[in-house]
Amino acid sequence: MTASTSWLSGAARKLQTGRDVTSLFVKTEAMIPMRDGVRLHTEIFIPKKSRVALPFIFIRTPYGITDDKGHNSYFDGLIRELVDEGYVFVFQDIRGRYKSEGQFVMFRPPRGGNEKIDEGTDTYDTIEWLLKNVAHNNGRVGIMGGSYGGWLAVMAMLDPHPALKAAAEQASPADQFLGDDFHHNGAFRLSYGFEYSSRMESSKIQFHFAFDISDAFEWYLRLGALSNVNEKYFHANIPTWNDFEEHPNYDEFWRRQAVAPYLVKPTVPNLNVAGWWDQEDFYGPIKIYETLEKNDTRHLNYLVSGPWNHGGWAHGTGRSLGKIDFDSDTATYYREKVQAPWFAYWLKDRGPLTQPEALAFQTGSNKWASYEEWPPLHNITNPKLYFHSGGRLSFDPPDAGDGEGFDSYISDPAHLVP
Ligand code: PG9
Repeated sequence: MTASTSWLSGAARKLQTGRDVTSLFVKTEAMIPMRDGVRLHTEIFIPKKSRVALPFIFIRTPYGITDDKGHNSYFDGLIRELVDEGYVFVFQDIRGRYKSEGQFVMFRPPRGGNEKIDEGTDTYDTIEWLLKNVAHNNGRVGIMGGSYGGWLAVMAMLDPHPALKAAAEQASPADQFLGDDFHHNGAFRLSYGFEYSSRMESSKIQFHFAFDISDAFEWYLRLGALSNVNEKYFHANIPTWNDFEEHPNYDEFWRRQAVAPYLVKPTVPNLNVAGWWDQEDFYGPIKIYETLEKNDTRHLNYLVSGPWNHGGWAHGTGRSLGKIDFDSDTATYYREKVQAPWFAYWLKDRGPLTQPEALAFQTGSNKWASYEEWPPLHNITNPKLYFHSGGRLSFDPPDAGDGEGFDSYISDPAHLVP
């Protein structure tokens, strides 16, 4: 098994519904010109039945609009509960990916100096085009997306088009050295970095490195030194891998990619979405919320966190994770009771807005709880958890002197799990 997962990678996600809602829409494709002449491949789904002017829900992605089988899997999960409300859905391959023109740059930093374009300007130019070219729109746009798509939503908010009226940034990375995909607390994530960079930069579409043995851990052990990657496999052709090699420390390269310095204050209403067990990007949405919150004088910045792994709210019911049952369908709840009212409020004036400052799922009691601030400072206790022998955790301290106070195991890289 290989280690990297990524946002809604179609084949890996089971279809969640038998209802093919795409037949409810007229689909058109456009190559939308950007300010530098590069054209971006865009699919636009307009509801067949609507008689009123509708807002747009806009999703940008580096992973291809459709999955490996040519199916748009967003309709099976992330936006499923938005379909009946009535929106024009717009999907776009970002610059250099799939059917879009131009050059893909991993986490292209916001432009500075003489640069003409970035992901923010591409979003801006697309919105401008949509407003002029799609009939019966109500002049409002909501942007959403997860992970890389969440980061794209953050880029859209930096210098937003005036028609951008709402966002839901979901699991956006905020700092690839300190906390998100490529490093966790500065520790390089070897298998993730190897597989993701080759997957994104070997061709315009997703590429899957062909491991010659099925045990990936064994494969990485045999690989040996990091320098063997370029010597044996990549031959300096994967720019992001070269960056890993050239920037092993938290230097200017990583600082320029981190989003916090660009987030001066909230510009549009934004729902930050995080999963407690997100193995890739938990750091990001929390950091983005915290940074924007410092200057949120207009109350535009909100947080939701649930019992999910990476993207766990965007598909399925979220009733359980592995063997842990949460007593309710937490992902459906998010999509139906949080995300749908969020966009209906900002894009369709359907209110009032019931979203609290922070909504968090408490695991254990298995309840959603609302907070007026995050992290919560009032009415909370801060209990300690203690290790016990036999691999147990408890809120009770171990009894000193009864031999229970410690446990031990041998750390052996050749046999990872004791
Ligand atoms: N976590 C993935 C990712 C985002 C940004 C950079 C690299 C990887 C993703 O699921 O999109």
